Amino acid sequence: MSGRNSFMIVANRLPVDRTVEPDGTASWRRSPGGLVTAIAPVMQRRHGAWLGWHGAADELLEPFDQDGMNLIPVPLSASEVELYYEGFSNATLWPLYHDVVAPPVFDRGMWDAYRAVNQRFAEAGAEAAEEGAVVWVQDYQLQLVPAMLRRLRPDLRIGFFLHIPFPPVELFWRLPWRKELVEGLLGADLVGFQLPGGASNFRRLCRRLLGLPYKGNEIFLDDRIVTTQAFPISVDFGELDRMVREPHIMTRAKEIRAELGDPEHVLLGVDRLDYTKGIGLRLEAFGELLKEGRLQPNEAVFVQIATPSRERVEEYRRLRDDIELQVGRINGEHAMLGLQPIQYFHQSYGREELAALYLAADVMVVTPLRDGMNLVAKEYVACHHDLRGALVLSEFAGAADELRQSYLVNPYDVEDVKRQMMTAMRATPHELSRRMRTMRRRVATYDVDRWAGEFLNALESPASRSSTPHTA
Ligand code: ADQ
Repeated sequence: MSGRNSFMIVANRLPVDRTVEPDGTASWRRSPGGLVTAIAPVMQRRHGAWLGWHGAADELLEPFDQDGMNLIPVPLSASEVELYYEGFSNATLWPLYHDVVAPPVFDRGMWDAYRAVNQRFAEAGAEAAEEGAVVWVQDYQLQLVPAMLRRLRPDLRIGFFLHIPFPPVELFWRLPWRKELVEGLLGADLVGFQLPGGASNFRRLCRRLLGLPYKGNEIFLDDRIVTTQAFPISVDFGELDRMVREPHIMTRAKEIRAELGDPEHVLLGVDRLDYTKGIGLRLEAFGELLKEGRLQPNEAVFVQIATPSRERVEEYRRLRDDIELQVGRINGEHAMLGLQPIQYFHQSYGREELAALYLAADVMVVTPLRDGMNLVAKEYVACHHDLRGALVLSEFAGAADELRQSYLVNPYDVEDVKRQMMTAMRATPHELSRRMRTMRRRVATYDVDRWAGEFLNALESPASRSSTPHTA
């Protein structure tokens, strides 16, 4: 039986958050974030549906409409949240795909839950899609869905996009369920990655693991072709650019600097509190610059904003303690009365406050040990129409491929991070504007609309619909 939707997104989470008013009435609010903004217009044009978990365990909800989108909640039990989401997704796949910067957990119970939940998503998708519909599956939590969905509904056009890096063969090889996962992804017609390197890792893996031939971007299965391609995700440049030109945001940016004591340099870090983001190492670098006297405590303030994230996963709890200890130690050694060199916030912020912070910062410090793309780096660039501001960026962030005019660093080399932070702080306005102008041109051209548009074009183009068997 087929449903009524011709275009569908399948993602771990629905693009809405539930808010409860003081009087107890609940309502849904669209979650902030690029993916929703990019996809919402397409959804509205095509009467699309979005399938995903609504965020509360052990609760069954009927489909509902919000902002012209048909939302179809997929339920998860409390134990599935623990085993499928916190477990296999975030304690196994997340560290494995990020260069094993933390040890991945290999647990059969977690795998079973991952498979069962993926099957549920596939069944819900199969039921909701109309004949020949286009279905776009998102991210590492749902890598088995493409094949499961194709088995149920061979008529569908299925795309998959991975938001995190796809690891080299040698790392992926460790996974006890490596074959099932790869076969899961191969159920898609188009598998998208952030970078060409991820796509080529995947193709090589398919050849080595399954003996599948490939040529260029195409992997040849017995009866069809799977296209693999890079689509670097981006931000809504126009929206951010407009926002920071608003007088109240400009005023707020000035206020922020004043509240920080009007230091000569404001450095900023904005991340989910995640061990891949390299928060500790950048604070270490800043602390050493103070210790060595290369920076005076009244000269620079480092604002680190760390959004609470995955707090029930052990590794994340430990990270929070470590960072807070480190902030305390550095501030303890270098603070003066009324002056803390590191301002640390374990909080989430609204889009406008975040934009004002970006605008207020002289140096944005983005030092992940590995990151699929890193939208924060691009958001910072989009917020600097004044052409002021420097970006210190890890070579291990996907964004480094495009933002070549940033101050690139190897985050494993503290001396390099220190050197580039100092170079960024000492750069002339002319040098900064030269770099910022080029980076802005790139982000303005390749914005999030273009990302979604290019992916969907590739998914629906006649060329990628060919299914001629081929031997390479
Ligand atoms: P994330 O790992 O979450 O995304 P990132 O790309 O930086 O990393 O996106 C974070 C988003 O959260 C940004 O839009 C940022 O503005 C917002 N944010 C961060 N801290 C915040 C705070 N305190 N308050 C409010 N908002 C905050 C994953 C991958 C990335 C990839 C994206 C998109 O890990 O590599 O770029 O998906 O594909």
